[in-house]
Amino acid sequence: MTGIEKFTSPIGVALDRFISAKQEEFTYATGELSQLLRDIALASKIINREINRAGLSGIEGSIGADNIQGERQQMLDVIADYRFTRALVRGGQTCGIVSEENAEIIDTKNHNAKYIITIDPLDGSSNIDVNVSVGTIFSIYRRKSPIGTPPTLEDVLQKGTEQVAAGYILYGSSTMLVFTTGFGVNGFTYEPSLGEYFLSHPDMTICEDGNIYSVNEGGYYSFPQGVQDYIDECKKKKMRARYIGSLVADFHRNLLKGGIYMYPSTKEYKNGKLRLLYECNSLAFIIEQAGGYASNGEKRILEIEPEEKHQRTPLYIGSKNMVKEVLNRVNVTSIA
Ligand code: AHM
Ligand code: MG
Repeated sequence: MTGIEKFTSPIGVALDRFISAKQEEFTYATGELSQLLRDIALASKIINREINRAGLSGIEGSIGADNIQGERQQMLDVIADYRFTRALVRGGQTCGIVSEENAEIIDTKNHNAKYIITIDPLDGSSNIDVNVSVGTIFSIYRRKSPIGTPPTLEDVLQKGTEQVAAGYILYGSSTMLVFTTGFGVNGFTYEPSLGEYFLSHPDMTICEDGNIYSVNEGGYYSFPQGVQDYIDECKKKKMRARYIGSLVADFHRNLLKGGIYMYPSTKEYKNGKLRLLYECNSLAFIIEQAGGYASNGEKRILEIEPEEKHQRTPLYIGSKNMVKEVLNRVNVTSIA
């Protein structure tokens, strides 16, 4: 493309237009889910701004206290949690929020809203000080409790198969919003000068046989034997080892290039480190929609019956045949 063509070619479909067009695909659509996705996108733009100038505005680093998971809370964790909560409360489409940063369900007081959301407002935030990509991960469910009442635990403890939508925002070298409503996966790139997301990755799929394995190998000797064996096999096959230590960034790369991400149970984290409701289920819904697979080593992530809001689970996620291979080695139910 040369000369004037470069400046007159279409930029792409804007997120807003995409959402409105897709809304017609839902027979019972009333626009509430569309509005909810817009609220998330809006909050993400504010977070994106804060992250981009974190080094200048002095908001990198820890607040000097732990969150309810017993993990050091970063200033940007608190800011991201505040921004998303505010956008969702004001947006009016969710009756409740489960956030990594809050022990209890947040009652938005929008008791007439039919959706509930689970969210990790800023995943991988310990990477901010060193300018590495971080992300937001979310899932949306239809509430179980009657409209007009406060949100309940029953609304939150739903299996991943019940998700209406799930997505993530990757604050990376460019910022992207990737989501599914159960009709494939689409990725949007943020254009900061226009303040809008544009469709850049339509119908995303992951190849069945990838060549990247992502795992914190520092924990090798505390992994189950089958996982150690699988890692050894990856090395023998000279696969590429890639681990950023920022789940959304590792997941996104593997989605685009083909690979597996693993966070097994370890001696320190008996049930793995990652959270089922706002990390694993969301990404599992996306990966399955993209043609991949996600398991906890024993069963499909999406079929785990949650027992607790902040429960953890081991995670094996990515290219179908790679996940299959590791499951064969951990000696449990394989993929059909
Ligand atoms: P966080 O939710 O407290 O940020 O922790 C989750 C992060 C993931 O982004 C990342 O994949 C993982 O923890 C890294 O853990 P480790 O340092 O044990 O490899
Ligand atoms: Mg997290």
